Amino acid sequence: MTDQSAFDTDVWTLTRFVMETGRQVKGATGELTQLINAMLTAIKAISSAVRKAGLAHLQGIAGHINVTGDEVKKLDVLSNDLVINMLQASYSTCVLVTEENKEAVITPAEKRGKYIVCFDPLDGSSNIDCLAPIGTIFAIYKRIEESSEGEPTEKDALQPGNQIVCAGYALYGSATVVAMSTGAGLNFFMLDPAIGEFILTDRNVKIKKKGKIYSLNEGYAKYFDSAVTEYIKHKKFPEDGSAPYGARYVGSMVSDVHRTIAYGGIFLYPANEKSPKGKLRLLYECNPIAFLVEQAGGLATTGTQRILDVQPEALHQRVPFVVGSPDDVEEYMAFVKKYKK
Ligand code: AMP
Ligand code: P6P
Repeated sequence: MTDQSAFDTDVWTLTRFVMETGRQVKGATGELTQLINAMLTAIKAISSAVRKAGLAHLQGIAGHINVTGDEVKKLDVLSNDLVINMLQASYSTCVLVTEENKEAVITPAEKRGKYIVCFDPLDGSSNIDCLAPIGTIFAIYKRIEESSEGEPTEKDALQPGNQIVCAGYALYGSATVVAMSTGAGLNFFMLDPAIGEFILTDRNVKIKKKGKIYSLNEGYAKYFDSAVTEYIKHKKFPEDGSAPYGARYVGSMVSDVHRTIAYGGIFLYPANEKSPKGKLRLLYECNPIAFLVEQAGGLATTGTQRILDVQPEALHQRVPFVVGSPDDVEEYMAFVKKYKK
C-alpha cells in the first residue's frame, strides 16, 4: 500500500500557479496563461530530449549553420521546432523571434494572438556533447495596440525589455528548473519527472546585495578594455585587503546566471576587441535575463545603460552584458566610468 502521506495533495505546480495569477487579473481572457503553459510543455519535451540525447543520437552536428555562425546540433533543431510548434498551437502569438531563424516567424493568420515571443531554444548548445548544463530562455511581449491592425512583422518584436510581460529560463542541469516572472517577483519551479510537473520550490527569490564570485571568460583577457582589465584585477587583488573573489565560468549563460542569482556575485560578457558589441543577443538572451535578475533585486547593464531600456534596432542585435548583485554591478559601472575613453 503506497504511503499516501508521501504525496502533497495541495502541491503548487507551475501550471496551477500561472492559472491562479491569471485569474487575479481583472478582464484577463486566459490567452497569456495558454501561452505560458504552451511554453512549459515545450520545455518539458526539450528536457526529456536533452536527458535522452546521448542515447537517441540527438547529439552531433545537424549539418547546418545558425545566424550566429555556430554549427547547429540536432538538439538545437529539435528544440527550436518544438517551441515554434507549441507556441503557434496556443493561438496566442503573432510573431516569434528565435536564435535559430534569421527572419522573424510570423504566425499563420488563423492561429494568431496578441503576443510576441523572443526565445533561445537551447542556449549553450556548444556544451551539449560534454553534458554541461544548457538552457532555454524566453521573453513575452504584447503587440503594441496601434500596430495591431495590419499584418504583424518583425518590427513588432523590436520593443525594449522594459515592455516585457513575462520572461523565464529553463536550466537543464542536475535537475530541470524553471525561473519565471510576470513582473511580481521571481519564482523557481523544479521539474518532478515522476509526475511531469514543475513544482514551486522558491517563491519571490532575492539575489544577495553583494556576492563573492565573478564569472567571465578570461580567455579573452588580451582583448579586454581597461575598465574590464582593472575591474577583474581588483576582484583578484583587492586593494582594501579584503578576500579575493572566487571565479566560476561554465560557458553556458543560463547556468552561470542561475548560480549568480542563487549565490550572488556578477556575470560579465562585456564588449572586447574581438566582439565590439559583446556576444550575447539583446532580444532573446539579455532582455529576459535582465528582467528576471531585476525582479530578484539585481541589476543588468551594458556598462553604461540599463539593459531593459536599450531600444532594439535589429532582431539579432548583440549588447555588452553585465548582470548580478546590485553592489557588484554598481562597482563594475564605476570602473567603466573611471576608465571611459
Ligand atoms: P490575457 O487576456 O490572458 O492576454 O491577459 C491580459 C494581461 O493580463 C496580460 O498581458 C498580463 O499583463 C495579465 N495576465 C494575464 N494572465 C496572467 C498570468 N497568468 N499571470 C500574470 N499576469 C497575467
Ligand atoms: P564564450 C553559449 O554559446 C553562449 O551563447 C552563452 O550561453 C554563454 O554565456 C556564451 O555563449 C559563452 O561564450 O565566448 O565564453 O564561449
